[in-house]
Amino acid sequence: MTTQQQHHAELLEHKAKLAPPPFWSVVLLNDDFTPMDFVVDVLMKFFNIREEHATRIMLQVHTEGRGKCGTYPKDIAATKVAQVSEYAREHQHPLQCIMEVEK
Ligand code: TYC
Repeated sequence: MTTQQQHHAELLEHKAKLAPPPFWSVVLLNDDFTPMDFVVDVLMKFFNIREEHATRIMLQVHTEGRGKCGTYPKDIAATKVAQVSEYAREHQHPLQCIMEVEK
């Protein structure tokens, strides 16, 4: 290894220590067609949220256009997005679920 490569490796190691892996938010987006009850069910089923809170999140998405369902490590967030997307598709609803890195 050259001195420069060594220096680069040390910088990467230092950065890894300073910055823990980022968390990711899973976010639901509003649309005009998915039934409100279906969205509440999704929040209860895939995010383990009780009905009252799920209803509040659903209404926030409905009025503000988007709402956070939860925050997870990247692979867990990606699994939630895939599960919700598949479930919505199976029920022929256009519900969109995305993930965003936490700032
Ligand atoms: N806007 C939808 C309706 O009026 C309800 C809805 C809420 C859809 C949240 C998607 O992520 C969503 N039926």
